[in-house]
Amino acid sequence: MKQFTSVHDVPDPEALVKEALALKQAPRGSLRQSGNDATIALLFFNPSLRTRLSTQKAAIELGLSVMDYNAGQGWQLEFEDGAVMNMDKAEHIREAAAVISQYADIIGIRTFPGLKDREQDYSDYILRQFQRYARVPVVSLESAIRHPLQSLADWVTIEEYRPAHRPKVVLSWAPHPRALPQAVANSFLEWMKLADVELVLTHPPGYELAEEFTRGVSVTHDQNETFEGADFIYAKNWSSYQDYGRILSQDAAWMITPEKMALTNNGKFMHCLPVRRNVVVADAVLDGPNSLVIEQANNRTYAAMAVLKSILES
Ligand code: AN0
Ligand code: CP
Repeated sequence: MKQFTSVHDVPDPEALVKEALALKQAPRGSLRQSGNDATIALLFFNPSLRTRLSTQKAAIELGLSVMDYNAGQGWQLEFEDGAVMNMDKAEHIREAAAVISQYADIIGIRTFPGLKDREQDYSDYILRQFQRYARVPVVSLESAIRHPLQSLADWVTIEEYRPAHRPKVVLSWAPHPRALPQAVANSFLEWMKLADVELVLTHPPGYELAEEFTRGVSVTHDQNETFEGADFIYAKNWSSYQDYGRILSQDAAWMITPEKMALTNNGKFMHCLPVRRNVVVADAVLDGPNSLVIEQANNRTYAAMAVLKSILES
């Protein structure tokens, strides 16, 4: 694998899921030679707990050296080609990406969308400019429109808890007080479409996701109906794609409650975290026996290991 910015970079996504599951079984410390003295630089333009630590953990387990940089607090970068840099931007992406490529063999980048300019966000502008000017493989640590490391870990988790029948997997919008990206939801759909599951999307009117991600996915506005017979409920908030970046509803009726989970087929609850308790999901669901959120976060390490190992091997 040459890079990891979406599922489209992965030659065989299902094989990568299996590889992550196998890596989870590997004795600790047994893969420390895989890194071959390579170095990974992790650049964060935005906050992170899981991605930051699980990717570091994965790198450590593979024997990679890690450099971690709060890019949001570094020199302000200019991404526009041909810019006259007489304002606040101190350094151009052309130099920054070329320089970091001399220090690191792989570059990971977290960059959230601005949620103002849809066209720019959906061109994945910052990630793509990094890729354009970097001379080493780039790994998305969540970009403006996708979070592939999360989706890979989600698929791994669904495989671990897969029932004997073909599972029904529901991605449900849930309320949140802040305007959040569509990245986790977009990516989840993109990956789950390739898995052997029945995939259903439910959200209030106005929260339709971009067609490139929802094509072929069944969508309804009736949350309760979709929960019937579901094996996995994946909750996530996102702001509007149509009315770009806006919060159209904070309807508490969409919160995931024990009453709603009771409609499912003893369904498991999933969320990428961080989660707002009693806004997105009720305590009783999150703390209940069917909540997979902690194991999901654990699987981030094995997902990252599978991705880094595959890049190192090519
Ligand atoms: C981010 C998001 O929704 O994309 C990160 C999730 C992994 N969530 C928040 O900012 C709360
Ligand atoms: N799920 C996830 O990516 O969490 P962080 O934002 O903490 O990295």
